Amino acid sequence: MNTNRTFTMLKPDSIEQGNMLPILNMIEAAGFKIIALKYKRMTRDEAEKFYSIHSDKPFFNDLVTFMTRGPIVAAALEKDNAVDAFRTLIGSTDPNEAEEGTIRKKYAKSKGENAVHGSDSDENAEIEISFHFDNEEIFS
Ligand code: IDP
Ligand code: MG
Repeated sequence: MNTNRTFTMLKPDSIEQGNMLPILNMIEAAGFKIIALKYKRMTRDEAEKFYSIHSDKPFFNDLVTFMTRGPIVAAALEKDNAVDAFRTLIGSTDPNEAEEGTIRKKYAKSKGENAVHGSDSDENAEIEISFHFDNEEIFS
Protein backbone atom coordinates (compact mmCIF):
# COMPACT_ATOMS: atom_id res chain seq x y z
CA MET A 1 0.00 0.00 0.00
CA ASN A 2 1.40 3.38 -1.03
CA THR A 3 0.63 5.79 1.79
CA ASN A 4 2.20 8.63 -0.19
CA ARG A 5 -0.41 8.73 -2.96
CA THR A 6 -3.82 10.26 -3.37
CA PHE A 7 -6.32 10.77 -6.15
CA THR A 8 -8.09 13.95 -7.23
CA MET A 9 -10.56 15.12 -9.82
CA LEU A 10 -11.09 18.71 -10.86
CA LYS A 11 -14.86 18.62 -11.17
CA PRO A 12 -16.85 20.02 -14.15
CA ASP A 13 -17.55 23.32 -12.33
CA SER A 14 -13.80 24.00 -12.10
CA ILE A 15 -13.32 23.40 -15.81
CA GLU A 16 -16.40 25.44 -16.80
CA GLN A 17 -15.21 28.41 -14.75
CA GLY A 18 -11.69 28.33 -16.19
CA ASN A 19 -10.05 27.21 -12.98
CA MET A 20 -8.20 24.16 -14.28
CA LEU A 21 -4.72 25.68 -14.30
CA PRO A 22 -5.06 27.80 -11.13
CA ILE A 23 -6.11 24.69 -9.20
CA LEU A 24 -3.33 22.53 -10.69
CA ASN A 25 -0.96 25.36 -9.73
CA MET A 26 -2.18 25.30 -6.13
CA ILE A 27 -1.68 21.54 -6.03
CA GLU A 28 1.91 21.74 -7.31
CA ALA A 29 2.69 24.78 -5.15
CA ALA A 30 1.61 22.75 -2.10
CA GLY A 31 4.31 20.20 -2.93
CA PHE A 32 2.31 17.48 -4.64
CA LYS A 33 3.91 15.74 -7.61
CA ILE A 34 1.46 14.98 -10.41
CA ILE A 35 2.29 11.38 -11.33
CA ALA A 36 -0.70 10.79 -13.65
CA LEU A 37 -3.04 13.17 -15.44
CA LYS A 38 -6.08 12.76 -17.69
CA TYR A 39 -8.69 15.10 -19.19
CA LYS A 40 -11.89 13.18 -19.83
CA ARG A 41 -15.65 13.13 -19.52
CA MET A 42 -16.99 10.34 -17.34
CA THR A 43 -19.90 8.27 -18.53
CA ARG A 44 -22.91 7.97 -16.25
CA ASP A 45 -21.94 4.34 -15.56
CA GLU A 46 -18.42 5.38 -14.54
CA ALA A 47 -19.66 8.15 -12.24
CA GLU A 48 -22.21 5.83 -10.61
CA LYS A 49 -19.47 3.27 -10.01
CA PHE A 50 -16.95 5.84 -8.76
CA TYR A 51 -19.47 7.25 -6.25
CA SER A 52 -21.22 3.93 -5.47
CA ILE A 53 -20.51 4.42 -1.75
CA HIS A 54 -23.01 7.33 -1.90
CA SER A 55 -25.68 5.45 -3.90
CA ASP A 56 -28.19 5.56 -1.04
CA LYS A 57 -27.73 9.30 -0.37
CA PRO A 58 -30.43 11.79 -1.41
CA PHE A 59 -27.89 13.77 -3.46
CA PHE A 60 -26.61 10.76 -5.45
CA ASN A 61 -28.52 11.41 -8.67
CA ASP A 62 -27.62 15.12 -8.69
CA LEU A 63 -23.99 14.21 -7.99
CA VAL A 64 -23.81 11.81 -10.95
CA THR A 65 -25.54 14.33 -13.24
CA PHE A 66 -23.14 17.07 -12.15
CA MET A 67 -20.02 14.91 -12.50
CA THR A 68 -20.96 13.85 -16.04
CA ARG A 69 -22.14 17.18 -17.46
CA GLY A 70 -18.68 18.05 -18.77
CA PRO A 71 -15.06 17.01 -18.65
CA ILE A 72 -13.04 16.50 -15.49
CA VAL A 73 -9.30 16.42 -14.86
CA ALA A 74 -8.26 13.23 -13.06
CA ALA A 75 -4.86 13.10 -11.37
CA ALA A 76 -2.80 10.85 -9.15
CA LEU A 77 -0.64 12.79 -6.71
CA GLU A 78 2.38 11.95 -4.63
CA LYS A 79 3.53 13.57 -1.38
CA ASP A 80 4.29 12.40 2.15
CA ASN A 81 1.04 11.69 3.95
CA ALA A 82 -0.73 12.50 0.68
CA VAL A 83 -4.34 11.68 1.61
CA ASP A 84 -4.46 13.85 4.74
CA ALA A 85 -2.28 16.59 3.24
CA PHE A 86 -4.56 16.84 0.23
CA ARG A 87 -7.77 16.85 2.30
CA THR A 88 -6.25 19.76 4.23
CA LEU A 89 -5.42 21.58 0.98
CA ILE A 90 -8.96 21.18 -0.44
CA GLY A 91 -10.87 22.03 2.76
CA SER A 92 -14.32 20.97 3.94
CA THR A 93 -16.92 19.48 1.59
CA ASP A 94 -19.07 22.60 2.10
CA PRO A 95 -17.08 25.67 0.95
CA ASN A 96 -18.87 27.77 3.59
CA GLU A 97 -17.09 25.66 6.19
CA ALA A 98 -13.74 25.48 4.38
CA GLU A 99 -10.68 27.23 5.81
CA GLU A 100 -9.22 30.33 4.15
CA GLY A 101 -6.56 29.41 1.62
CA THR A 102 -8.09 26.06 0.71
CA ILE A 103 -9.06 25.15 -2.86
CA ARG A 104 -12.75 24.79 -2.01
CA LYS A 105 -12.84 28.10 -0.12
CA LYS A 106 -11.37 29.80 -3.16
CA TYR A 107 -13.12 28.02 -6.03
CA ALA A 108 -16.18 26.04 -4.83
CA LYS A 109 -19.66 27.52 -5.06
CA SER A 110 -21.70 24.99 -3.03
CA LYS A 111 -21.54 21.72 -1.12
CA GLY A 112 -22.55 19.85 -4.28
CA GLU A 113 -20.47 21.75 -6.84
CA ASN A 114 -17.32 21.93 -4.79
CA ALA A 115 -14.50 22.14 -7.36
CA VAL A 116 -12.41 19.10 -6.44
CA HIS A 117 -12.46 15.51 -5.22
CA GLY A 118 -9.90 14.11 -2.81
CA SER A 119 -9.54 10.50 -1.64
CA ASP A 120 -10.50 9.89 1.99
CA SER A 121 -8.14 6.98 2.79
CA ASP A 122 -5.02 5.25 1.47
CA GLU A 123 -7.13 2.25 0.48
CA ASN A 124 -9.59 4.38 -1.49
CA ALA A 125 -6.74 6.36 -3.07
CA GLU A 126 -5.36 3.14 -4.58
CA ILE A 127 -8.83 2.04 -5.73
CA GLU A 128 -9.55 5.46 -7.28
CA ILE A 129 -6.14 5.71 -9.00
CA SER A 130 -6.66 2.25 -10.55
CA PHE A 131 -10.19 3.25 -11.56
CA HIS A 132 -8.82 6.03 -13.81
CA PHE A 133 -5.27 4.96 -14.71
CA ASP A 134 -3.41 1.92 -16.01
CA ASN A 135 0.05 1.30 -14.53
CA GLU A 136 1.76 2.57 -17.71
CA GLU A 137 0.00 5.92 -17.27
CA ILE A 138 1.55 6.53 -13.84
CA PHE A 139 4.97 8.23 -13.69
CA SER A 140 6.12 7.87 -10.13
P1 IDP B 1 -15.93 14.84 0.03
O1 IDP B 1 -15.90 15.10 -1.47
O2 IDP B 1 -15.53 16.05 0.82
O3 IDP B 1 -15.17 13.60 0.42
P2 IDP B 1 -18.36 13.28 0.43
O4 IDP B 1 -19.17 13.29 1.68
O5 IDP B 1 -17.52 12.08 0.15
O6 IDP B 1 -17.46 14.61 0.41
O7 IDP B 1 -19.37 13.51 -0.78
C1 IDP B 1 -18.96 13.28 -2.12
C2 IDP B 1 -19.46 14.43 -2.96
O8 IDP B 1 -20.89 14.42 -2.97
C3 IDP B 1 -19.10 15.83 -2.44
O9 IDP B 1 -17.82 16.25 -2.79
C4 IDP B 1 -20.18 16.67 -3.09
O10 IDP B 1 -19.89 16.92 -4.47
C5 IDP B 1 -21.39 15.75 -3.00
N1 IDP B 1 -22.15 15.99 -1.76
C6 IDP B 1 -21.83 15.59 -0.50
N2 IDP B 1 -22.73 15.99 0.41
C7 IDP B 1 -23.67 16.67 -0.30
C8 IDP B 1 -24.88 17.33 0.07
O11 IDP B 1 -25.27 17.39 1.25
N3 IDP B 1 -25.57 17.93 -0.94
C9 IDP B 1 -25.18 17.90 -2.24
N4 IDP B 1 -24.05 17.28 -2.64
C10 IDP B 1 -23.30 16.67 -1.68
MG1 MG C 1 -15.51 11.63 -0.07
